[in-house]
Amino acid sequence: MSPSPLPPLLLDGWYILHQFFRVEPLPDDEAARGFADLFALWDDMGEEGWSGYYRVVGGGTDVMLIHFRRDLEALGDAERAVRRSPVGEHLIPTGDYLSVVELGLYALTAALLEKAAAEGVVPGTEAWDLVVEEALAQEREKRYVAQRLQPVQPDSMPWACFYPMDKRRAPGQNWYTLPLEERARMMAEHGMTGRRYAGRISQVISGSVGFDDWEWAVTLFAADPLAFKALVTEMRYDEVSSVYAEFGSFLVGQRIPAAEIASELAGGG
Ligand code: 76R
Repeated sequence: MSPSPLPPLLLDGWYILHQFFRVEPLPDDEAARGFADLFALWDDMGEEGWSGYYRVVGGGTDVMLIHFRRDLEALGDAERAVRRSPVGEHLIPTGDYLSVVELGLYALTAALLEKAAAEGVVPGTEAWDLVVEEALAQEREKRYVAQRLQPVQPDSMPWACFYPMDKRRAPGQNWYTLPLEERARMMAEHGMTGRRYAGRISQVISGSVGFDDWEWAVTLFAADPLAFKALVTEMRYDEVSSVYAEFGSFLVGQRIPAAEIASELAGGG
């Protein structure tokens, strides 16, 4: 079988907007209560998504809001609701990031290609498209896949870590010219490292090609912020990160439960 230049098959889930703000002092507590009410509504909207409020430590900003929504229109609605709320005029934007939850299916893609080659099915043909369509439909039905496409933050993991990243396109270090089999091998190694953090870190990988300045956003949740440092350090030594990854700025914050947002804001953010 000849090496394949194909991208991995993938599934898209909820859209995500990360928003960053500096918080100016609020003139009254009523605005803070109104803002908290928004987040009480958005805490858990089932299949429609959720929003979280995070107190950021350092990073040149005060607050990170993360909105997960089923479609881009609803994400825009959340953005406008924040801006138009009485608190909105006291929130000074320091940045934002648009992406969509992405489940890359390297192992599945590699397996399908191997099977297709054995059966004489050629990628790019109608027969291949049918194989792909069926395989993706089957994946979506799996409960753990559905859960990863619509991720929620575990109550036991109040800390969040956000950063954007790219894969390199440099001479001799070009992720996008590697055969799929090679990329799948490195992603499997990456997955093994990640799995050792099961229970300590919950990760959300979202794709932002065509949406924002980097190729992916990484959002990690943990009970102990040191778990972020440990996992990211360990992954730096995986070939896929050590040779092919570029990273943007990191931001770490702590989820403020909806019921505590009013006093958090009244206290000066
Ligand atoms: O099936 C498998 O074995 C691998 C599943 C898997 C994929 C496809 C996986 C597992 N990730 C995948 C894709 Mn990941 N991930 C990151 C980062 O800081 C760094 O060095 C990188 C940032 C972290 C911390 C992380 C964590 N992952 C991706 C992709 C898309 C690549 C592409 O399509 O080319 C990126 C950019 C990326 C980056 N990853 C895991 C984790 C963890 C903790 C796991 C194990 C999760 C689990 O098994 O529950």
